[in-house]
Amino acid sequence: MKSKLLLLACIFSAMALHAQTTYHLNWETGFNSPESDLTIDVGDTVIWTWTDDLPHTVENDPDNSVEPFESGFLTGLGQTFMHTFTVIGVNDYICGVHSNMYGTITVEEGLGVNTINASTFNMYPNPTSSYFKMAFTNTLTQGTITVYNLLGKPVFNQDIHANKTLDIPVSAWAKGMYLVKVSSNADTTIKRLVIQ
Ligand SMILES: [Cu+2]
Repeated sequence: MKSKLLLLACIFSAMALHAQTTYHLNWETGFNSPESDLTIDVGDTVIWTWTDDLPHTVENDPDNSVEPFESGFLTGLGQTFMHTFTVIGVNDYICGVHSNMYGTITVEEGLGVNTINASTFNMYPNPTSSYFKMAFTNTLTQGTITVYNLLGKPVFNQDIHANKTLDIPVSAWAKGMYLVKVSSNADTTIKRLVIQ
């Protein structure tokens, strides 16, 4: 147990040096909570990508947000708007064109836990309640995935291979934050997973 806690302490301090994550959200007519909701850490960036051909905005709801952001009108598939959140608190946001487009970005102080090497794997959806998918890039030939709870206890362990997608069921796991660690030949990547 002691060595596991020590490992976790090392992970936390290593991560503090890389404390920024970029999140991606689709943005199209009818897109709203919970698909449009995220809980992120201060300093994290959200990129919205227009996934239909209609004009939309991303803008904070001035009555229910702690910091301003506003894309202006953008029209067309693939348009993007990016915002880096710097204030702790809750931000409701809307599309200024469509009343059925809205969401909430919750910004937390965070634990300084983030991606070391974002290129190794993608993990989604996150937050999740039923399962999450891990898609490994072709730079990863083989390795091991281990998921730790915040007490440093491994709750999942499996060998992985390149170009493979893994579905991991989590509905039996306690709600909260986990660390997903992928160790491959050369490096270790850790991402934060939230079960809600
Ligand atoms: Cu819209």
